[in-house]
Amino acid sequence: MRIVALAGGIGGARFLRGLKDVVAPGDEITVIGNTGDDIHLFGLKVCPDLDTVMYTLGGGIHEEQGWGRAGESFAVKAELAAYGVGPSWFGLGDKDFATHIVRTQMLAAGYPLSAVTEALCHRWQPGVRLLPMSDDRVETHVRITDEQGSRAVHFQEYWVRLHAELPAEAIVPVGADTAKPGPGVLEAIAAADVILFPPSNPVVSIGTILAVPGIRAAVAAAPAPVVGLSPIIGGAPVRGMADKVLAAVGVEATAAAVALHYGPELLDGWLVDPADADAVDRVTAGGIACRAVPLLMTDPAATAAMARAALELAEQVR
Ligand code: GDP
Ligand code: FO1
Ligand code: CA
Repeated sequence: MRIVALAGGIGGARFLRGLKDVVAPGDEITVIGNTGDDIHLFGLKVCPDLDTVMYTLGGGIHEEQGWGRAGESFAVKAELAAYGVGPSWFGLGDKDFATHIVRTQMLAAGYPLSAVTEALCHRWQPGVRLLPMSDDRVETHVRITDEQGSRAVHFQEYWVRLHAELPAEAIVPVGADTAKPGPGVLEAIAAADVILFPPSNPVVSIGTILAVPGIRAAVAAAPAPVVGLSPIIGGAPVRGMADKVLAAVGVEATAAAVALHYGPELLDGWLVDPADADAVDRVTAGGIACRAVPLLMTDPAATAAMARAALELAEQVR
């Protein structure tokens, strides 16, 4: 079976670990990764969501934090700060720096991001085919109003420096309108037996992937059933700022509203947590098959059960 998943960072990566636990030997998982979180810092290209998937599935992730490497040290960051070179608000560890150095060196040598990602994965062996959504530069920006007036900041600045405390007035995936899907992306979607939307951020992770021209249409046209899992439980994100970025696109932060935001053109099935059992009728009425199953990725067994439920729903709606 060929499974394709669109994924952001932590929510996507943790779900994929559960998915890997339940697929049969010989099944192939292709992950289309969000690159809208990417940022250039200290002359280096940083790809947080691709790295989170690669480190999580490859056994290098800082488990509690959910991003970055386990057992990090921060000597380079401290040395940069001693030179007065910032930004100081973004925490790049020494081990993580090596990844960004290799990536930037290969990009400078002319390799596309897809080839670089494949090379980095050669070390980490994530057990999935990890495809950047695009080889072209896309960077999500967030419009805010602060004492400097109305302006756009990079998504990482909004989230990491400003802690998503100000309302997000608009989300702009800069560059997405002219980006092309990465090599193999459209082909994987068209050839999939199942397409999954993990419980990733619907706006700045999956929404950004779908904003690359051609990807949304490919998912809508794919013969495979498309099943998603709600990142919203009990009217709030499990972690992160999905409520803030959903507000920016006029969608309430509920499990039902997120499903209807994707819509029946994209989704055939949707899983909500039992805490949102009242969403089932609303989503079903919207033309999307819906079931309530526990959706907290508290441990590997619970996460595997979620993946199994998603694959079962895909069979039912096929
Ligand atoms: P990010 O790029 O690191 O923000 O990760 P993703 O976009 O892949 O996933 C972020 C989303 O994962 C957030 O909106 C969270 O609410 C959701 N999430 C995190 N942990 C869980 C969980 O245990 N269960 C569910 N259902 N969603 C989760
Ligand atoms: N998140 C933070 O909250 N603070 C950080 O300093 C930080 C650094 C960082 C470095 C590399 C990386 O791959 C991820 C990093 N993250 C950090 C996570 C990242 O900002 C976000 O969680 C995701 O981009 C949101 O999807
Ligand atoms: Ca992300």
